[in-house]
Amino acid sequence: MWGHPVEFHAQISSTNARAKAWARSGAAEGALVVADHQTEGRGRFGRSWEAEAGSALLFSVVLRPQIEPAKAALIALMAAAAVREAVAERAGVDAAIKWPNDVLVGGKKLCGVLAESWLEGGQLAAVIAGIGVNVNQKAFATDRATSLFCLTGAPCPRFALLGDILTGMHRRYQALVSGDSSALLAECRQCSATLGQEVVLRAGSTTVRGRAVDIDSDGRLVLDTADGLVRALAGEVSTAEEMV
Ligand code: BT5
Repeated sequence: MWGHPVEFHAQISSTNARAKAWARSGAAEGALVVADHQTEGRGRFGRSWEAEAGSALLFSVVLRPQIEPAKAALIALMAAAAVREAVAERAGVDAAIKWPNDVLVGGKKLCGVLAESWLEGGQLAAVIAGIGVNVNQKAFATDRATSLFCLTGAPCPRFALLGDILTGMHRRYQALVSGDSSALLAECRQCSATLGQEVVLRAGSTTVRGRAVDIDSDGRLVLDTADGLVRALAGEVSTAEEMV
């Protein structure tokens, strides 16, 4: 299983930054960085991830998948799927996966995933799967975020949840690296907060409007647009509801 070796930090800048540096200096697959508090928690596109000290699950796993680089997007989906299952089983919370990296409940964000990868010799050298789950935080500055505590009124043991998530990620990962992503894709489609919605996708300076109709075998979102089918590997999706 993953988590050998493991580092626990009472406070760190970002578990992803630490895991990335560790991986660059040779950390093996499964090396895990966990923190109680991040001073520079990172989201995608230079955004920040904020969590009250001691209330969230904040961790990053070093992965060295021998898969085509084009399939790296499946790692974030795999992590989101594992979180969705873990919060259902441990806290009875029914969440959905928002492509490409969020776990939502009632449109509010419970978890975000930041997967960062790089190549060496055309192959994936490592993928850092960074996960932030709002567990016991009681209130948020925005109404777009929620926690297990806000949803259930009960505290949830963070480290038991960490074990559940790592176990679920590991199971999905084994299938993925052995070339079988069918169960993962079926799960992502079935539990998707994105599919079937009219969305606006922003990727860099490009904006695409359409109906989200599928997640393809590389984890790309397929949009049915006025100009035909468009496949997106990354970007920010907003539903009509979220744009109000
Ligand atoms: C993400 O980015 O959702 C990826 C977040 C990954 C965080 C983990 S924590 C452990 C590891 N170490 C790190 O440094 N990062 C990873 P993105 O899709 O770009 O969403 C970021 C946006 O989510 C922000 O701009 C805020 O609007 C919102 N946000 C920030 N903190 C939040 C929170 N605790 N709960 C819900 N939403 C939040």
